[in-house]
Order: sequence, then C-alpha cells, then structure tokens
Amino acid sequence: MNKGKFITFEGGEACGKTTQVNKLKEYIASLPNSDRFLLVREPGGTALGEELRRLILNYETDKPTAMAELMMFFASRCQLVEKVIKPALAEGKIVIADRFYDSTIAYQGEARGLMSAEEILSLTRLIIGDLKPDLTFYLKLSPEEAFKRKTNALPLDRIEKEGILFHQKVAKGYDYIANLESERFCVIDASKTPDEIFEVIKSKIEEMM
Ligand code: T5A
Repeated sequence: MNKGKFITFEGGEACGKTTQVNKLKEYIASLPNSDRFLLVREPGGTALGEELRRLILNYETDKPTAMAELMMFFASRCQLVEKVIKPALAEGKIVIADRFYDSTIAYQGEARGLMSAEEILSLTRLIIGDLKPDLTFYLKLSPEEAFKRKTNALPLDRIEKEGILFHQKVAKGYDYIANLESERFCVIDASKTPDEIFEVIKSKIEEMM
C-alpha cells in the first residue's frame, strides 16, 4: 500500500518539462522537508535505465524496431519502478518523474501506431502492477510551437528528428489519455511564461501536500 505520492510531468518535445522540473528542484531545496522528495526521469533513473536511455535515443547503428523500442522503454521503467519508485513511495516520499507511461501511450502507442492506449495500459499493469500517478502535469504545446523552440537546440536525438506529423500524433495521444484519466491530469497551457506555468505547478503540489 502506497504511503507517498507520485507526480509525473508529461508533454511533447520542448514543452518545457526540464525547465519546470529544474524550477521545482530549486523550490524543493528551499523546503524544510526537502528530503521527502525524490526526482527521477524516464527513460533512465537507474544505472541500467541510463544505459538504455543512451541506446534508445542515440543508437543509430541498428535502429530498434518500434516494438523493440517499446520494450526498451518498459525495461527502463520496470527497473526504475521496482528499484526506486516503489521503495520510495513505501517510505512515504513524494516521487516526481519526468515522463512515465503516458509518454509510451503518446509516442509508441499513438505516434508509432503500435497499439491502443488501453492496450498500453494493460501491458503496463502486467509489467509494473497497478502503480499509477496521483497527479500528472501535462504541459500542452502545439508541435508547431515546439518545433520553433527546437531550432536552437542541437543535436537532436532519434525521436526528436521525427517529422511534424509524428509529433502531431504524439499530441493526439496525450489528449486521449488526459481525457480518459482526467481525474489525475492537470493540463497546463505551455505557451505561457515559465514563471506563470510554475505558479500553477507549485500551487497544485502545495494543495496535494
Ligand atoms: N519517450 C519517452 C518515448 O518515446 N516513450 C516513453 O515511454 C518515454 C518515457 C525522452 C524522449 O523519449 C521519448 C520522448 C522523448 O522524445 P527527453 O530528453 O526526456 O527524451 O526529451 P524531452 O522530454 O522531450 O526533453 P526536451 O528537452 O526536448 O523538452 P523539455 O524538457 O520539455 O523542454 P525544455 O525545458 O528543455 O525546453 C525546451 C526549450 O524551450 C525553452 C527552453 O529554454 C528550451 O530552449 N522553454 C520555453 N520557451 C518559452 N516559453 C516557455 N514557457 C518555455 N519553457 C522552456
């Protein structure tokens, strides 16, 4: 039985997740109970997960098939959940993850066209059990706007290099799951300034605590 809380950040490329997670890190550091928080990222967050991240995002020699890619994301997630997230939640920590299974629904499910959101959710339950975020911040930004932000950020990884159509499907996948599990979603207009976005995030987290 979880005693802690599980918060995730989601959104398409360049929606500003890293910017917000960094702001949150600074805010948490200023709190008297900062050791109650744990920040992780996906793919990654464990030694094996970080190796998988390098392979998933930058391995060009023998590109994974869509299904192989899906399984690599799940391998990284499984390691992170069992070794880091579940133990931390059992200790009563607030775990904050930069991406989780909603990314798989949007990228592999919808954009790669591998399977439906419902099938990804079933697979998720099979692999990591019934762990589900208590709160998900979805930073919603149009792919067109995201592409403008990306022009200065080089080099791009394998997934970032996919075209606009792919990223439009990613957005569709996010909208679908945000609607399906609306009780845990906080949808934020990511075209606002970083400070405006952070105010929403901070007040939601304070409310939850
Ligand atoms: N993936 C991941 C899957 O396909 N399936 C999965 O199951 C999982 C878990 C992960 C990749 O893997 C894929 C998704 C990803 O393609 P990543 O490094 O985590 O790779 O990639 P992203 O999360 O996309 O990281 P990015 O750095 O691309 O985007 P961020 O973190 O959303 O954006 P950020 O904060 O770095 O900002 C991007 C730019 O925008 C500016 C920033 O200064 C920066 O230049 N910016 C703003 N500009 C204007 N207004 C704002 N509010 C701004 N906020 C930031």
